[in-house]
Amino acid sequence: MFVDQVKVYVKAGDGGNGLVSFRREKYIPFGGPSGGDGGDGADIVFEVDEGLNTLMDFRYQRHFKAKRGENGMSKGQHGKNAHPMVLSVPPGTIVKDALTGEFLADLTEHGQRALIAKGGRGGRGNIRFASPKNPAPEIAEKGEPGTERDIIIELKLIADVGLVGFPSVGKSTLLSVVSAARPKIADYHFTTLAPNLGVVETGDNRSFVMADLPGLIEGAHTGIGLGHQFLRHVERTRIIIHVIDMAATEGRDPYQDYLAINEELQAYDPTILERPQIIVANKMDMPDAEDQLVAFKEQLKEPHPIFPISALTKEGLANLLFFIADQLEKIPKNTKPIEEKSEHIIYKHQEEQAPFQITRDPDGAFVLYGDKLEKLFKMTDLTREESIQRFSRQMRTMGVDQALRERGAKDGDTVRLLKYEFEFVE
Ligand SMILES: Nc1nc2c(ncn2[C@@H]2O[C@H](COP(=O)(O)OP(=O)(O)OP(=O)(O)O)[C@@H](O)[C@H]2O)c(=O)[nH]1
Ligand SMILES: [Mg+2]
Repeated sequence: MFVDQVKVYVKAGDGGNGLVSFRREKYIPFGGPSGGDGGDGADIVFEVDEGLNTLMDFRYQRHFKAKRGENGMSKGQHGKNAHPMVLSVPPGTIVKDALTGEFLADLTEHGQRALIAKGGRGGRGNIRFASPKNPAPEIAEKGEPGTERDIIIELKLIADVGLVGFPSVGKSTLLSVVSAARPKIADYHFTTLAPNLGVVETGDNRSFVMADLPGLIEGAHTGIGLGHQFLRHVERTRIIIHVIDMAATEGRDPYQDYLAINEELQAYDPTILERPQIIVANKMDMPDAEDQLVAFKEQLKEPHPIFPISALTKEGLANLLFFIADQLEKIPKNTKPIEEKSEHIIYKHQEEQAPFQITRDPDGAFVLYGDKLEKLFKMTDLTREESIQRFSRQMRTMGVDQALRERGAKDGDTVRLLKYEFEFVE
Protein backbone atom coordinates (compact mmCIF):
# COMPACT_ATOMS: atom_id res chain seq x y z
CA MET A 1 0.00 0.00 0.00
CA PHE A 2 2.78 2.37 0.85
CA VAL A 3 4.78 1.87 -2.22
CA ASP A 4 3.72 2.27 -5.76
CA GLN A 5 6.05 0.59 -8.24
CA VAL A 6 6.58 0.46 -12.01
CA LYS A 7 9.21 -1.08 -14.26
CA VAL A 8 10.32 1.05 -17.17
CA TYR A 9 12.87 0.79 -19.99
CA VAL A 10 15.07 3.81 -20.70
CA LYS A 11 17.57 4.33 -23.48
CA ALA A 12 19.64 7.49 -23.59
CA GLY A 13 20.54 8.93 -26.99
CA ASP A 14 23.50 7.61 -28.95
CA GLY A 15 26.25 10.02 -29.80
CA GLY A 16 26.29 11.37 -33.35
CA ASN A 17 28.86 9.88 -35.73
CA GLY A 18 32.13 11.63 -36.44
CA LEU A 19 32.69 12.50 -40.09
CA VAL A 20 35.47 11.66 -42.53
CA SER A 21 35.94 14.51 -44.95
CA PHE A 22 38.71 16.57 -46.56
CA ARG A 23 39.00 20.20 -47.45
CA ARG A 24 38.54 20.87 -51.13
CA GLU A 25 39.36 24.50 -51.56
CA LYS A 26 40.64 26.27 -54.60
CA TYR A 27 44.42 26.74 -54.55
CA ILE A 28 44.84 24.11 -51.79
CA PRO A 29 45.50 21.00 -53.78
CA PHE A 30 45.87 18.60 -50.85
CA GLY A 31 43.26 19.67 -48.35
CA GLY A 32 43.65 18.36 -44.83
CA PRO A 33 41.00 16.46 -42.89
CA SER A 34 37.88 18.47 -42.08
CA GLY A 35 35.39 16.01 -40.59
CA GLY A 36 33.80 17.31 -37.38
CA ASP A 37 32.80 15.42 -34.23
CA GLY A 38 29.32 14.10 -33.65
CA GLY A 39 27.17 15.73 -30.96
CA ASP A 40 26.47 14.01 -27.65
CA GLY A 41 23.30 11.94 -27.31
CA ALA A 42 20.55 13.07 -24.94
CA ASP A 43 20.71 12.12 -21.27
CA ILE A 44 17.57 10.89 -19.57
CA VAL A 45 17.01 12.93 -16.45
CA PHE A 46 14.32 12.69 -13.77
CA GLU A 47 13.09 15.89 -12.17
CA VAL A 48 10.82 16.28 -9.16
CA ASP A 49 7.56 18.09 -9.75
CA GLU A 50 5.76 18.62 -6.46
CA GLY A 51 2.47 18.89 -8.33
CA LEU A 52 2.59 15.16 -9.04
CA ASN A 53 1.30 12.50 -6.67
CA THR A 54 1.44 9.30 -8.62
CA LEU A 55 3.46 7.26 -11.08
CA MET A 56 0.41 7.13 -13.32
CA ASP A 57 2.24 8.57 -16.35
CA PHE A 58 4.72 5.69 -16.24
CA ARG A 59 1.90 3.17 -16.31
CA TYR A 60 0.80 4.49 -19.68
CA GLN A 61 4.27 4.80 -21.21
CA ARG A 62 6.96 2.35 -20.21
CA HIS A 63 9.55 2.91 -22.96
CA PHE A 64 11.60 6.05 -23.16
CA LYS A 65 14.18 6.63 -25.88
CA ALA A 66 16.07 9.89 -25.98
CA LYS A 67 17.34 11.61 -29.14
CA ARG A 68 20.75 10.90 -30.65
CA GLY A 69 23.37 13.58 -31.20
CA GLU A 70 23.71 15.14 -34.61
CA ASN A 71 26.41 13.72 -36.89
CA GLY A 72 29.63 15.65 -37.39
CA MET A 73 29.78 17.93 -40.41
CA SER A 74 32.33 19.12 -42.91
CA LYS A 75 34.59 22.13 -42.31
CA GLY A 76 35.24 20.78 -38.83
CA GLN A 77 31.77 21.56 -37.55
CA HIS A 78 30.47 19.69 -34.52
CA GLY A 79 27.09 18.04 -34.70
CA LYS A 80 24.67 19.52 -32.15
CA ASN A 81 24.32 17.88 -28.76
CA ALA A 82 20.82 16.53 -28.14
CA HIS A 83 18.81 18.22 -25.37
CA PRO A 84 18.29 16.01 -22.34
CA MET A 85 14.98 14.22 -22.02
CA VAL A 86 13.51 15.40 -18.72
CA LEU A 87 10.83 13.25 -17.13
CA SER A 88 8.81 14.60 -14.22
CA VAL A 89 8.34 12.45 -11.13
CA PRO A 90 6.54 13.08 -7.83
CA PRO A 91 8.46 13.79 -4.62
CA GLY A 92 9.32 10.57 -2.81
CA THR A 93 10.44 8.77 -5.98
CA ILE A 94 13.20 6.20 -5.75
CA VAL A 95 14.89 4.74 -8.81
CA LYS A 96 16.78 1.45 -8.99
CA ASP A 97 18.37 -0.58 -11.73
CA ALA A 98 16.02 -3.51 -12.32
CA LEU A 99 18.79 -5.96 -13.12
CA THR A 100 21.41 -5.18 -10.49
CA GLY A 101 19.25 -3.51 -7.86
CA GLU A 102 21.74 -0.63 -7.93
CA PHE A 103 20.33 2.47 -6.28
CA LEU A 104 20.17 5.30 -8.83
CA ALA A 105 18.26 8.14 -7.20
CA ASP A 106 16.22 9.27 -4.23
CA LEU A 107 14.22 12.31 -5.26
CA THR A 108 12.49 14.32 -2.57
CA GLU A 109 12.61 18.05 -3.24
CA HIS A 110 10.90 20.12 -5.90
CA GLY A 111 13.21 20.71 -8.84
CA GLN A 112 15.74 18.09 -7.74
CA ARG A 113 17.24 16.22 -10.68
CA ALA A 114 19.01 12.92 -11.17
CA LEU A 115 20.75 11.45 -14.17
CA ILE A 116 19.15 8.09 -14.92
CA ALA A 117 20.73 7.18 -18.27
CA LYS A 118 23.78 8.89 -19.75
CA GLY A 119 23.74 9.89 -23.41
CA GLY A 120 26.58 8.59 -25.60
CA ARG A 121 29.54 10.79 -26.45
CA GLY A 122 29.72 12.03 -30.01
CA GLY A 123 32.18 10.13 -32.22
CA ARG A 124 35.33 12.00 -33.20
CA GLY A 125 35.71 13.27 -36.76
CA ASN A 126 38.79 12.62 -38.83
CA ILE A 127 40.41 15.96 -37.90
CA ARG A 128 41.07 14.44 -34.51
CA PHE A 129 42.94 11.48 -35.93
CA ALA A 130 45.42 13.56 -37.93
CA SER A 131 49.05 13.15 -36.88
CA PRO A 132 52.39 13.88 -38.53
CA LYS A 133 52.54 10.22 -39.51
CA ASN A 134 48.99 10.18 -40.85
CA PRO A 135 48.04 13.70 -41.96
CA ALA A 136 45.03 12.54 -43.99
CA PRO A 137 43.31 9.90 -41.86
CA GLU A 138 40.34 8.12 -43.37
CA ILE A 139 38.96 7.34 -40.00
CA ALA A 140 36.22 8.60 -37.74
CA GLU A 141 34.44 7.15 -34.75
CA LYS A 142 30.78 6.33 -34.65
CA GLY A 143 28.88 7.80 -31.73
CA GLU A 144 29.04 6.06 -28.39
CA PRO A 145 25.83 4.17 -27.63
CA GLY A 146 23.63 5.78 -24.94
CA THR A 147 23.10 3.87 -21.70
CA GLU A 148 20.09 1.60 -21.78
CA ARG A 149 18.61 -0.12 -18.78
CA ASP A 150 15.46 -1.39 -17.19
CA ILE A 151 14.67 0.54 -14.07
CA ILE A 152 12.28 0.18 -11.18
CA ILE A 153 10.59 3.40 -10.16
CA GLU A 154 9.12 3.40 -6.67
CA LEU A 155 7.05 6.05 -5.04
CA LYS A 156 7.02 6.29 -1.30
CA LEU A 157 3.77 8.07 -0.84
CA ILE A 158 3.83 11.08 1.41
CA ALA A 159 0.41 11.79 2.86
CA ASP A 160 -1.03 15.27 2.36
CA VAL A 161 -3.87 14.71 4.77
CA GLY A 162 -4.21 12.33 7.70
CA LEU A 163 -7.40 10.85 9.13
CA VAL A 164 -7.39 10.82 12.93
CA GLY A 165 -10.07 9.79 15.38
CA PHE A 166 -11.20 7.14 17.81
CA PRO A 167 -11.39 3.52 16.65
CA SER A 168 -14.45 2.55 14.59
CA VAL A 169 -15.47 6.10 13.70
CA GLY A 170 -15.18 5.17 10.01
CA LYS A 171 -11.72 6.37 8.96
CA SER A 172 -10.97 3.33 6.82
CA THR A 173 -14.46 3.38 5.37
CA LEU A 174 -13.94 6.99 4.31
CA LEU A 175 -10.58 6.22 2.65
CA SER A 176 -12.11 3.24 0.85
CA VAL A 177 -14.87 5.31 -0.75
CA VAL A 178 -12.69 8.21 -1.92
CA SER A 179 -9.67 6.26 -3.22
CA ALA A 180 -8.70 2.92 -4.70
CA ALA A 181 -7.27 1.84 -1.34
CA ARG A 182 -8.95 -1.21 0.17
CA PRO A 183 -8.26 -1.07 3.91
CA LYS A 184 -9.86 -3.58 6.22
CA ILE A 185 -13.15 -2.37 7.68
CA ALA A 186 -14.93 -3.89 10.68
CA ASP A 187 -17.00 -2.92 13.68
CA TYR A 188 -14.36 -3.80 16.26
CA HIS A 189 -11.65 -1.47 17.56
CA PHE A 190 -8.20 -1.33 16.02
CA THR A 191 -9.21 -2.92 12.77
CA THR A 192 -6.49 -0.83 11.16
CA LEU A 193 -3.09 -1.86 12.46
CA ALA A 194 -0.85 0.23 10.22
CA PRO A 195 -1.47 3.32 8.13
CA ASN A 196 -3.04 2.90 4.71
CA LEU A 197 -2.47 5.44 2.00
CA GLY A 198 -4.65 6.19 -0.94
CA VAL A 199 -4.56 8.66 -3.79
CA VAL A 200 -7.76 10.71 -3.86
CA GLU A 201 -8.85 12.13 -7.18
CA THR A 202 -11.31 14.97 -7.06
CA GLY A 203 -13.91 15.44 -9.78
CA ASP A 204 -11.92 18.34 -11.23
CA ASN A 205 -8.68 16.46 -11.85
CA ARG A 206 -6.84 17.36 -8.72
CA SER A 207 -5.40 14.73 -6.46
CA PHE A 208 -3.88 14.30 -3.03
CA VAL A 209 -2.70 11.50 -0.80
CA MET A 210 -4.82 10.55 2.21
CA ALA A 211 -3.54 8.45 5.10
CA ASP A 212 -5.89 6.37 7.21
CA LEU A 213 -4.27 5.97 10.60
CA PRO A 214 -4.96 3.43 13.31
CA GLY A 215 -7.47 4.71 15.86
CA LEU A 216 -6.28 6.84 18.76
CA ILE A 217 -7.50 6.50 22.35
CA GLU A 218 -6.82 8.39 25.55
CA GLY A 219 -3.20 7.98 26.54
CA ALA A 220 -2.10 7.26 22.96
CA HIS A 221 0.82 9.68 23.27
CA THR A 222 2.21 7.60 26.15
CA GLY A 223 2.01 4.46 24.07
CA ILE A 224 -1.46 3.19 24.93
CA GLY A 225 -3.22 1.53 22.03
CA LEU A 226 -1.67 1.52 18.61
CA GLY A 227 -1.97 5.01 17.34
CA HIS A 228 1.05 6.63 18.93
CA GLN A 229 3.63 4.92 16.79
CA PHE A 230 1.90 6.32 13.75
CA LEU A 231 1.53 9.86 14.99
CA ARG A 232 4.79 10.64 13.26
CA HIS A 233 2.89 10.25 9.99
CA VAL A 234 0.53 12.96 11.19
CA GLU A 235 3.53 15.20 11.76
CA ARG A 236 4.10 15.42 8.05
CA THR A 237 0.54 15.80 6.83
CA ARG A 238 -0.53 19.30 5.95
CA ILE A 239 -4.12 18.99 7.05
CA ILE A 240 -5.62 16.96 9.87
CA ILE A 241 -8.97 15.38 9.08
CA HIS A 242 -10.60 14.72 12.39
CA VAL A 243 -13.24 12.00 11.93
CA ILE A 244 -16.00 11.88 14.52
CA ASP A 245 -18.75 9.32 14.95
CA MET A 246 -21.61 11.82 15.11
CA ALA A 247 -24.10 9.01 15.72
CA ALA A 248 -22.37 8.23 19.01
CA THR A 249 -22.68 4.57 18.05
CA GLU A 250 -20.73 3.43 21.07
CA GLY A 251 -22.45 5.68 23.54
CA ARG A 252 -19.63 8.20 23.82
CA ASP A 253 -20.19 11.94 23.45
CA PRO A 254 -18.96 13.27 20.08
CA TYR A 255 -17.69 16.54 21.56
CA GLN A 256 -15.80 14.72 24.31
CA ASP A 257 -14.27 12.49 21.63
CA TYR A 258 -13.16 15.58 19.79
CA LEU A 259 -11.49 17.04 22.89
CA ALA A 260 -9.83 13.75 23.83
CA ILE A 261 -8.21 13.25 20.43
CA ASN A 262 -6.95 16.82 20.30
CA GLU A 263 -5.44 16.39 23.74
CA GLU A 264 -3.54 13.36 22.50
CA LEU A 265 -2.27 15.23 19.48
CA GLN A 266 -1.30 18.18 21.65
CA ALA A 267 0.57 15.95 24.09
CA TYR A 268 2.43 14.24 21.27
CA ASP A 269 3.43 17.41 19.47
CA PRO A 270 1.84 20.81 20.21
CA THR A 271 2.57 22.08 16.68
CA ILE A 272 0.13 19.53 15.23
CA LEU A 273 -2.76 21.59 16.54
CA GLU A 274 -1.49 24.65 14.71
CA ARG A 275 -2.17 22.82 11.49
CA PRO A 276 -5.51 23.30 9.70
CA GLN A 277 -8.04 20.82 10.99
CA ILE A 278 -11.19 19.78 9.20
CA ILE A 279 -13.90 18.07 11.20
CA VAL A 280 -15.67 15.26 9.43
CA ALA A 281 -18.96 14.41 11.12
CA ASN A 282 -19.45 10.84 9.98
CA LYS A 283 -22.35 8.39 10.14
CA MET A 284 -24.91 11.13 9.44
CA ASP A 285 -27.15 8.41 8.00
CA MET A 286 -27.90 7.26 11.55
CA PRO A 287 -31.08 8.44 13.38
CA ASP A 288 -29.60 10.60 16.18
CA ALA A 289 -26.77 12.11 14.23
CA GLU A 290 -28.52 15.39 13.31
CA ASP A 291 -29.29 16.24 16.96
CA GLN A 292 -25.77 15.32 18.03
CA LEU A 293 -24.36 17.57 15.33
CA VAL A 294 -26.38 20.54 16.55
CA ALA A 295 -25.12 19.99 20.09
CA PHE A 296 -21.58 19.53 18.84
CA LYS A 297 -21.61 22.81 16.92
CA GLU A 298 -22.86 24.67 20.00
CA GLN A 299 -19.92 23.45 22.05
CA LEU A 300 -17.19 23.80 19.48
CA LYS A 301 -14.94 26.77 20.19
CA GLU A 302 -12.39 26.49 17.41
CA PRO A 303 -13.30 27.84 13.97
CA HIS A 304 -12.69 24.47 12.27
CA PRO A 305 -14.91 23.77 9.28
CA ILE A 306 -17.34 20.89 9.78
CA PHE A 307 -18.40 18.54 7.00
CA PRO A 308 -21.35 16.25 7.76
CA ILE A 309 -21.01 13.07 5.68
CA SER A 310 -21.89 9.44 5.55
CA ALA A 311 -19.05 7.25 4.38
CA LEU A 312 -21.62 4.48 4.10
CA THR A 313 -24.08 6.24 1.78
CA LYS A 314 -21.37 8.51 0.30
CA GLU A 315 -23.38 11.60 1.16
CA GLY A 316 -21.42 14.86 1.38
CA LEU A 317 -18.15 13.48 0.02
CA ALA A 318 -17.68 15.62 -3.09
CA ASN A 319 -17.83 18.92 -1.18
CA LEU A 320 -15.40 17.61 1.40
CA LEU A 321 -12.86 16.57 -1.24
CA PHE A 322 -13.08 19.88 -3.13
CA PHE A 323 -12.57 21.77 0.11
CA ILE A 324 -9.52 19.67 1.03
CA ALA A 325 -7.99 20.17 -2.43
CA ASP A 326 -8.61 23.95 -2.18
CA GLN A 327 -6.97 24.13 1.23
CA LEU A 328 -3.96 22.06 0.12
CA GLU A 329 -3.28 24.50 -2.68
CA LYS A 330 -2.65 27.18 -0.06
CA ILE A 331 -0.24 25.14 2.07
CA PRO A 332 3.31 24.36 0.94
CA LYS A 333 4.45 20.75 1.05
CA ASN A 334 6.58 19.44 3.84
CA THR A 335 9.40 17.57 2.19
CA LYS A 336 11.14 16.41 5.33
CA PRO A 337 11.33 12.63 4.99
CA ILE A 338 9.61 10.46 7.61
CA GLU A 339 12.22 7.77 7.92
CA GLU A 340 15.83 8.50 8.54
CA LYS A 341 17.26 8.14 5.11
CA SER A 342 19.86 5.44 4.90
CA GLU A 343 20.98 6.46 1.47
CA HIS A 344 21.68 9.98 0.31
CA ILE A 345 23.42 8.96 -2.84
CA ILE A 346 22.17 10.33 -6.07
CA TYR A 347 24.85 9.11 -8.40
CA LYS A 348 26.67 5.91 -7.81
CA HIS A 349 29.53 4.94 -10.02
CA GLN A 350 29.36 1.68 -11.86
CA GLU A 351 31.31 -1.18 -10.48
CA GLU A 352 34.44 -1.84 -12.47
CA GLN A 353 33.68 -4.56 -14.98
CA ALA A 354 36.12 -6.76 -16.82
CA PRO A 355 36.66 -5.02 -20.19
CA PHE A 356 35.87 -8.26 -22.02
CA GLN A 357 35.21 -11.95 -21.50
CA ILE A 358 35.50 -15.03 -23.68
CA THR A 359 33.20 -18.03 -23.94
CA ARG A 360 32.76 -20.68 -26.64
CA ASP A 361 29.78 -21.55 -28.75
CA PRO A 362 28.83 -25.21 -29.32
CA ASP A 363 30.38 -25.04 -32.81
CA GLY A 364 33.77 -24.21 -31.28
CA ALA A 365 33.74 -20.52 -32.17
CA PHE A 366 35.17 -18.07 -29.61
CA VAL A 367 32.68 -15.52 -28.35
CA LEU A 368 33.79 -12.15 -27.08
CA TYR A 369 31.56 -10.00 -24.90
CA GLY A 370 31.79 -7.25 -22.29
CA ASP A 371 30.53 -3.68 -22.12
CA LYS A 372 33.81 -1.93 -22.83
CA LEU A 373 34.77 -4.06 -25.82
CA GLU A 374 31.25 -3.95 -27.26
CA LYS A 375 31.16 -0.19 -26.91
CA LEU A 376 34.46 0.22 -28.76
CA PHE A 377 33.16 -2.07 -31.47
CA LYS A 378 29.91 -0.17 -31.86
CA MET A 379 31.92 3.03 -32.28
CA THR A 380 33.92 1.48 -35.12
CA ASP A 381 32.95 2.36 -38.65
CA LEU A 382 33.14 -1.05 -40.32
CA THR A 383 32.98 0.45 -43.78
CA ARG A 384 36.47 1.92 -43.47
CA GLU A 385 39.63 -0.09 -43.48
CA GLU A 386 41.48 2.35 -41.23
CA SER A 387 38.74 2.15 -38.60
CA ILE A 388 38.85 -1.63 -38.61
CA GLN A 389 42.61 -1.57 -38.24
CA ARG A 390 42.28 0.81 -35.32
CA PHE A 391 39.81 -1.54 -33.66
CA SER A 392 42.23 -4.46 -34.11
CA ARG A 393 44.93 -2.41 -32.41
CA GLN A 394 42.55 -1.52 -29.57
CA MET A 395 41.73 -5.20 -29.08
CA ARG A 396 45.42 -6.11 -29.02
CA THR A 397 46.11 -3.37 -26.43
CA MET A 398 43.27 -4.63 -24.26
CA GLY A 399 44.83 -8.08 -24.33
CA VAL A 400 42.08 -9.74 -26.37
CA ASP A 401 44.49 -11.45 -28.81
CA GLN A 402 46.62 -12.80 -26.01
CA ALA A 403 43.57 -14.06 -24.10
CA LEU A 404 42.20 -15.80 -27.21
CA ARG A 405 45.55 -17.47 -27.77
CA GLU A 406 45.53 -18.66 -24.16
CA ARG A 407 42.07 -20.12 -24.67
CA GLY A 408 43.51 -22.12 -27.57
CA ALA A 409 42.56 -19.99 -30.58
CA LYS A 410 44.50 -20.88 -33.75
CA ASP A 411 44.98 -19.08 -37.02
CA GLY A 412 41.72 -19.21 -38.98
CA ASP A 413 39.43 -19.92 -36.00
CA THR A 414 36.11 -18.10 -35.85
CA VAL A 415 35.67 -15.28 -33.33
CA ARG A 416 32.21 -13.77 -32.70
CA LEU A 417 31.43 -10.33 -31.32
CA LEU A 418 27.81 -9.17 -31.17
CA LYS A 419 26.38 -10.11 -34.58
CA TYR A 420 29.73 -10.24 -36.37
CA GLU A 421 32.28 -12.94 -37.10
CA PHE A 422 36.01 -12.58 -37.67
CA GLU A 423 38.85 -14.90 -38.33
CA PHE A 424 41.57 -15.14 -35.75
CA VAL A 425 44.81 -14.18 -37.46
CA GLU A 426 48.20 -14.92 -35.94
N1 LIG B 1 -23.90 3.79 9.66
C1 LIG B 1 -22.66 4.03 9.30
N2 LIG B 1 -21.67 3.18 9.61
C2 LIG B 1 -20.42 3.47 9.23
C3 LIG B 1 -20.10 4.64 8.49
N3 LIG B 1 -18.77 4.65 8.26
C4 LIG B 1 -18.28 3.52 8.82
N4 LIG B 1 -19.26 2.81 9.41
C5 LIG B 1 -19.10 1.52 10.10
O1 LIG B 1 -18.30 1.72 11.26
C6 LIG B 1 -17.51 0.57 11.53
C7 LIG B 1 -16.04 0.93 11.67
O2 LIG B 1 -15.57 1.42 10.44
P1 LIG B 1 -14.02 1.51 10.08
O3 LIG B 1 -13.93 2.27 8.83
O4 LIG B 1 -13.37 0.17 10.16
O5 LIG B 1 -13.52 2.42 11.29
P2 LIG B 1 -12.03 2.93 11.62
O6 LIG B 1 -12.16 4.33 12.11
O7 LIG B 1 -11.15 2.71 10.48
O8 LIG B 1 -11.64 1.98 12.85
P3 LIG B 1 -10.17 1.50 13.35
O9 LIG B 1 -9.43 1.03 12.16
O10 LIG B 1 -10.45 0.41 14.31
O11 LIG B 1 -9.57 2.69 14.01
C8 LIG B 1 -17.76 -0.40 10.39
O12 LIG B 1 -18.69 -1.36 10.79
C9 LIG B 1 -18.36 0.50 9.29
O13 LIG B 1 -19.22 -0.19 8.44
C10 LIG B 1 -21.20 5.53 8.17
O14 LIG B 1 -21.06 6.57 7.54
N5 LIG B 1 -22.45 5.17 8.60
MG1 LIG C 1 -9.55 1.58 10.25
